[in-house]
Amino acid sequence: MQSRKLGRRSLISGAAAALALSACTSGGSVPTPAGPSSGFNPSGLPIVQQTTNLTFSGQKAPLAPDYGTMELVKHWEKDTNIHVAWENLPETTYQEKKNLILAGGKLPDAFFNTGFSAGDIITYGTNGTLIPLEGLIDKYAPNLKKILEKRPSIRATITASDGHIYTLPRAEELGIGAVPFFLSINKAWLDKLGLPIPSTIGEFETALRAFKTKDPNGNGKADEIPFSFINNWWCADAGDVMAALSGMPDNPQHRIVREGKVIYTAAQPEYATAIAKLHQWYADGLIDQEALTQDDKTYLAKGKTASETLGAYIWWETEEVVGPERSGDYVLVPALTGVNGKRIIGHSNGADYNAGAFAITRANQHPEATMRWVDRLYDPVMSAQVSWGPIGVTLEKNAAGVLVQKTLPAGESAGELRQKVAPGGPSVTLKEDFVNVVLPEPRAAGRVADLEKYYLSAAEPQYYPNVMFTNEETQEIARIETEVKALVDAKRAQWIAKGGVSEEWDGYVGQLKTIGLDRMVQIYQAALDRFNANR
Ligand SMILES: [Ca+2]
Repeated sequence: MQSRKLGRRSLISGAAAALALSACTSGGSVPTPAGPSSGFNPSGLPIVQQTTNLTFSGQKAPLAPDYGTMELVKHWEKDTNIHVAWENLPETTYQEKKNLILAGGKLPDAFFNTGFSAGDIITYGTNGTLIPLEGLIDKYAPNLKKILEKRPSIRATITASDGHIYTLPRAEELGIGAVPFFLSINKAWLDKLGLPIPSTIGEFETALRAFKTKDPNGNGKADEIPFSFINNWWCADAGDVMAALSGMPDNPQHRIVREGKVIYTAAQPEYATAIAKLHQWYADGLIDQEALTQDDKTYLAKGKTASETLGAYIWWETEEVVGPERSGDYVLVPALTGVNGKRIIGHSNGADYNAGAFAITRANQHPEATMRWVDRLYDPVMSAQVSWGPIGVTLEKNAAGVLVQKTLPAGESAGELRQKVAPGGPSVTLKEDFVNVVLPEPRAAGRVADLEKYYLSAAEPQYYPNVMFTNEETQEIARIETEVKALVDAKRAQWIAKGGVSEEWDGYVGQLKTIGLDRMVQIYQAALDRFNANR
């Protein structure tokens, strides 16, 4: 396909090029006049009678080739008769150029993997750069329409603050990140010390004290680190231990939702209680003295020291911290019964649904055809291939006819291969699709099983979803939250290490209110209420 570099505009202005293209792809069928009238078929394939050129911008994985060379993308062109000139860029380059592309004179026809923030979506939606999609979805996107009917929360996720839909969703409804803070403990040490796997926060503390004082690694040195974590790290924070210490979980956003109400955790009395207790542990040497300052590299090295020194730690996946040989010594600690007699842990914010997978611009002369093109990607079998790669390359059917990951050639990494063969982007795999259409990858399936076994029954039922803010809200939150978070995070680390939370608490809460905490929570609440109203 030599015409890949042909821009859409040059095609429209030069009918000859379109005729040549049409002739070469449709096996010499009778040429018909080109231009915006492309011979659009409202149903069936191809989508257009005459080969139609579209230009897509957006971001792609670092190892991804020109999308036009991907097997899956070639199939799409063959099926639809729509040729896409891909101007997508590696993520970092794209993020630098995104606003130039959006504000520049030469808009692409669509964005695939838009990388737009909620602010971008509302800005470029209300100024007309991106067109509203709800009417097109209704008429030309039966797959997506069905999904939005089944999952009103996906519709709410993609509905902008002005009520329009400017971008399409991406969703993998596996709930894999519902609880990011998996707590592991050294079972070999517990056995040696005659202690049970902790089921209460009291038993957990007892274990940490024994790790500290009883030389469980048997080298005669007090080199054990009873408990390590990374303060405010998305998958290594002690927010769930804080829940057991106080009755309220925390997370790096310090934002939870209970009974529909947004709660800023770091201004609640429970938070002060938990921090005071963590300081006591820190002062007693139960907490890693680097927990408040270390990065992930330092942290991950701690599990692999020559002699085993790590007692308990928090991380997404046990094995990543301690390595495969040592991981057998460690077990997951179930959600602990806390000081109030309840098992409570946090549910991460955000979750499985995202907006911004696809957008159509005002420059697009074929919005109907474009919507039909992208709707094909929301067929569950196609969505699986968008996410994990083509059938026959990375996926194959098992005896039950369900897609599973193919065994990879030795030395090939699944993650790297996927970047090369799976475009990612607009796709939805619902919970039932993970049973009937495509099985989760083994590691993901393992994580989901652990979540169900250890954590989900104790997880907070509500969380803060991916909502759409107005422009004003975005700006106001950015202004207030930057300052709030700077104070909160500095104080959190300081109080755990040096104490003083109860003495300083009232002044601190007053300072947060002066900065605008109440207004910030009010905005988060308004956006959440709007989200819930759209469901
Ligand atoms: Ca020791």
